[in-house]
Amino acid sequence: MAEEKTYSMIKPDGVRNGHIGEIVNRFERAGLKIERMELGMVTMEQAKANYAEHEGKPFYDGLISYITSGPVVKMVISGAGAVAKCRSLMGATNPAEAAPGTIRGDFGLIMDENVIHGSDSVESAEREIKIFFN
Ligand SMILES: Nc1nc2c(ncn2[C@@H]2O[C@H](COP(=O)(O)OP(=O)(O)OP(=O)(O)O)[C@@H](O)[C@H]2O)c(=O)[nH]1
Ligand SMILES: [Mg+2]
Repeated sequence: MAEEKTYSMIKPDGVRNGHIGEIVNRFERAGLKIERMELGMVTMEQAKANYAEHEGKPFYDGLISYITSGPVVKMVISGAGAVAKCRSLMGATNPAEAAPGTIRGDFGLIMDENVIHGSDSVESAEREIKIFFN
């Protein structure tokens, strides 16, 4: 499988609820490498750029205010097939449907606050890494 980089971000609820260590541990245990990691706020510009595909949808305003509501952990993660591997460790978008053993299944309850973000393709990853790490 190809060596890839992906962008992942522990969302404000994941940080607030104290899950940073456990989540980073799961990525490392799966063999992925943390290339960059930074705790900080998401700016309004970064939020809008990252979620541009959802502009105009009913949940968009809530999504933007949520992701800018508190500190997040921004990460560049690498490894063989890192994009899909990261998404499979995360679980389904809706924590109510995410399997036990996945990050969202174990630490999330609702769609609006689903613990973690991960790029959905290599192209998205390149775009998102530029947004969050210049
Ligand atoms: N309330 C609500 N939120 C949604 C819905 N669809 C998506 N979202 C939120 O918008 C975020 C981005 O949606 P997607 O990009 O489709 O889902 P995803 O790729 O699994 O999640 P991200 O990793 O955050 O990008 C999700 O993580 C949800 O928090 C929806 O139908 N209702
Ligand atoms: Mg997405």
